[in-house]
Amino acid sequence: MTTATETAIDPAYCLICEHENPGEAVLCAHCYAPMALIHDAIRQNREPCIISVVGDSNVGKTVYLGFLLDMLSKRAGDFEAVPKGAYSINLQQMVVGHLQSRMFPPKTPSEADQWHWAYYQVARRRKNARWFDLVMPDMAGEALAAEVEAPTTHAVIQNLLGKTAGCLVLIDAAAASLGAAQPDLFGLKLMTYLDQMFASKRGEKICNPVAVVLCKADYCPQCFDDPRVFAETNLNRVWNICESRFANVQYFAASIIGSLGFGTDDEGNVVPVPLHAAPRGILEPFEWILSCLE
Ligand SMILES: Nc1nc2c(ncn2[C@@H]2O[C@H](COP(=O)(O)OP(=O)(O)OP(=O)(O)O)[C@@H](O)[C@H]2O)c(=O)[nH]1
Ligand SMILES: [Mg+2]
Ligand SMILES: [Zn+2]
Repeated sequence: MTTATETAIDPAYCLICEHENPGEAVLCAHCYAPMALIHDAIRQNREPCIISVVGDSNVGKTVYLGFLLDMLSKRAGDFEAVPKGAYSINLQQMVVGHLQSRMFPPKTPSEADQWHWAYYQVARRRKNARWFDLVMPDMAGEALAAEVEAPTTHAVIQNLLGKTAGCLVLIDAAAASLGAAQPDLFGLKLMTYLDQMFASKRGEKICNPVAVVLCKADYCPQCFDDPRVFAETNLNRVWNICESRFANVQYFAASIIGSLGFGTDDEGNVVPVPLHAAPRGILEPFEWILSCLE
C-alpha cells in the first residue's frame, strides 16, 4: 500500500498523455497537465472521467466553465461537488472576480502551460449515486483551432479529447442568429475532429454524449424556446453532421449575462460591460452529459 506522501514523490504517469514525470514535477513535461491533479487522481484509485468544453475563440468557454464550476461548488441543482486542490478553484475565482468588477475575463493564452484545470468530485445528492472524478481544463480557442487544422499540433488537446467521455461544444448563437457562417463552419470542423477522435468502428455512429451549447443566448432569446430548431435553422451544417455521425446529441441554450452595457477600453475600442450576471441554462448540458454517463 502506498501512502499519500510516497505517492507524491514517486514518479507518476500523466493520466492525460501517459508520459512518465518525476515526482517533484509541477506540470507534466509533455502535455502541461498539473501534476497535483494527477497525484490527486492516482489517490482516488478510480478512473477519472474527462469532460471537455470546446469551441472557437471568443465563444465564451472561460465564462461558461467558470460559472459551471461556481454553481457546482454552491450545490446548484441536485449536485454535490467537491473541488480537489486549490488549483481547481482558480478558474471560477478569476471569472467570478472579473464579473463582479463588471469586466469579462481576459482571453485564455494559447500556451497550454497557462491554462486553468479543475478537478472535481461530483455526485447527485441521492442514495448510492455514482461519484465522478471530473477533469476539466479551460482550453484556448486558438490552440483548439490550430489542432483541428493540423492534428498533433497540440498533443495535450489530442490526448484529452481522445480520453474524453462527454463533450460540451460551445457555439456562438448570437453571431449565428445574425447570419454569420463562421460559428457553423468552425462547429462543423470541430465535430469532424471529434468524429475522428471518438471513432471506434468504421461506419458506426459515435456514442459519446455531445451537448451543443448555444452561447450568448441573451442576445437572441428565441434560442431558449427551442434550441434544437434554432440549430437546425441557423447552424445547419453542424446539425447535419450531428444527425449523421453522432448518436447522442442534445442542444441547449445558455447565457451568463443578465444585462449588458457598453463602454470603451484604454485604446478607445467599444467593449461590452457585464452589468450583472444572471446565469441561465448553465447546468442543464452538464446534467444531461452526466445522466448519459451514469
Ligand atoms: N452577452 C454575452 N456575452 C458573453 C457571454 N459569455 C461570453 N460573452 C462574451 O464573449 C467574450 C469571450 O468570452 P470567453 O469566455 O473569454 O471566451 P473563450 O471561448 O474562453 O475565448 P478564448 O479564451 O479565446 O478561447 C467575453 O469577453 C464576452 O464579451 C454571455 O453569456 N453573454
Ligand atoms: Mg478562454
Ligand atoms: Zn501529460
